[in-house]
Amino acid sequence: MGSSENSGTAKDSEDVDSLDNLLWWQKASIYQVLIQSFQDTNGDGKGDIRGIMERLDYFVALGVDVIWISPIYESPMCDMGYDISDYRKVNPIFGTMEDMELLVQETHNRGLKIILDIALNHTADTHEWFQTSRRARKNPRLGKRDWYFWSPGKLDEQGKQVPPNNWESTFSGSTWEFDEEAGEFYLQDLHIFGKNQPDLNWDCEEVRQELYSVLRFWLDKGIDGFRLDTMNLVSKTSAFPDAPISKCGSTWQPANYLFANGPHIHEYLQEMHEQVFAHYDVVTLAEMSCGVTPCQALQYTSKHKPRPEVNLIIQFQHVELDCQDGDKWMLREWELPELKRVIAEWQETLVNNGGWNTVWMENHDQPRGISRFTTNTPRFRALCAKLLALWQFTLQGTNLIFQGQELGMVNPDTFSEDMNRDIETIQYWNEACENASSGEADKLDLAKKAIIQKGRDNTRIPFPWTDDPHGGFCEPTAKPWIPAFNHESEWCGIHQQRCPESVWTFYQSMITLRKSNPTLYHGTFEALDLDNPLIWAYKRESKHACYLTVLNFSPGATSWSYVDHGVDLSLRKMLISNHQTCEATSTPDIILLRPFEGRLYQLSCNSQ
Ligand code: TEU
Ligand code: CA
Repeated sequence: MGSSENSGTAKDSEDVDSLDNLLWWQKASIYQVLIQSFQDTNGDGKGDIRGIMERLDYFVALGVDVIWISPIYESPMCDMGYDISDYRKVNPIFGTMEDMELLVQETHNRGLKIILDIALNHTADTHEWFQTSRRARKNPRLGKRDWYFWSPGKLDEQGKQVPPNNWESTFSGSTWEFDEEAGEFYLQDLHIFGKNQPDLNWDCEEVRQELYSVLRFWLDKGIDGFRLDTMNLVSKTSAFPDAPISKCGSTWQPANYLFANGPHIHEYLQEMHEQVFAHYDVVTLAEMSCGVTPCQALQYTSKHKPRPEVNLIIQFQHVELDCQDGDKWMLREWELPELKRVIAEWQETLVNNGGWNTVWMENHDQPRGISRFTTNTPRFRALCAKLLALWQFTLQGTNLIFQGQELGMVNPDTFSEDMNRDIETIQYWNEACENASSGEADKLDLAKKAIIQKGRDNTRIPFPWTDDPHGGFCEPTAKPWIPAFNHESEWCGIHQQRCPESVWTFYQSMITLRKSNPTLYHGTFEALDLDNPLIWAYKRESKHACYLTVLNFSPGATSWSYVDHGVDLSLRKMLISNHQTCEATSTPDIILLRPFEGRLYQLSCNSQ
């Protein structure tokens, strides 16, 4: 925990009056719960709604404000519930509608808010809408004919029916799938997530109205908003043109930009806001995949827009640095200044133009931040976890924490074929094995390495509550749906909650510290020394206060000459550091930092 190196007169905390101008979701720390891996209460090895209910006091103790629950709707569960077969029913694996209603009530009783995760871009193919739509292709009287994208395709030179265009799915092959019953192809842009996720046709007014009514159904139960899955994909180019050839020799061509941020996207989001969200005090957190720039983000979120769209977006640029040409499995080495530049561009563009950032580093689709941005070396684990917390909680915007992040969880760093659960990983691995049998054996090792580093199962393993078998996630005799990671007991939740030096306690301190220093929510962002490959330093400032974050992202001791970067440390107070003892390490113009050391200073404010 932070030690004091108080050599100045800066105020302990800011004037909290400025908090009054911020909305609740701007000040919130949002905690993402992947229900299936959080807490099992009925011995089936899958987390459930009652499990979340049992742990509500845990969120209060940590200090978060909002819990975001992964999809709980009826689903065949090919893609962790992002394949929804009935939006108005609760998946019996997780519990009942009564359980959900009680969860909302109990969450509110504790002063917490609750948001649900929902996929409106696609449904499961077992959804009644899709079943009707496919039959209606031949029998229009059934209705819902155009609720999905259907196409007879075209005939190739041999007279064979082929997809209507050359769009490549993220996995491989076409984005179009032939449906026997309809006798036509249907579109599913995020093919990689399973052939059972056909895209809804938002150009059809009835589809939009039906989805809005689904949203109202849940909002009327008192929930506080939604995380909207792949929301920038809902407007497609209507003509389905071929994508330009960028992959020579391949029939199927990357076409991401033709699915994303389409021609009617702003119109639809504005309509959804006006017809649904404007009538409730709720937050909309829209996931925007397949590429969105800071300028586009402003179009979606700016408070200066006459017709609002969504409150927050989840963007991916900072987690795409380790991909070659956008391919998540093609690993790419990256340098710290690249990451610093991406973050700086988002921070500056949004805060200077009436936008609002969302800050995150891991989720149910991404590997653990420690393993990705720092190192998996065990002796640095706690330091790195705290360094990243210092980083995330001193940036501008609303913070998202993924379950287990506050325990400093790392990627398990192992591969075993029978441990793969995620459909994306399984499909990728199967393809790699097929290629290996046709003579590309070395590629199999690369595939293994890529899965270890990037596979979605990395963060989907059970939450380690205690040092009991399966980490207390389920009964010792139960079989978790995915094996728990065997780790030493000092890392489990219960132990960390009792330990003042733990990663958990550090997260708790950072969350509290942010609340009493509101400039950290809304202040401007100024990047310092962007080219420095080891140190990440930036200033956060408002008319009330000024802060300096200095982070050593390297495993060696290093120094930073702040004077060269125009920083005045003469009146300063160190608010928190990830090192327990503070050495007399700073000379008049240099800060010396130990391996992975990070500090947050409050500086004297120019205007004070
Ligand atoms: O993800 C959409 C998305 O494009 C990425 O986050 C994606 O999961 C990642 O690049 C794959 O490695 C959302 C959900 O978060 C994800 O879990 C679903 O599988 C997907 O939509 C489909 O609904
Ligand atoms: Ca269960």
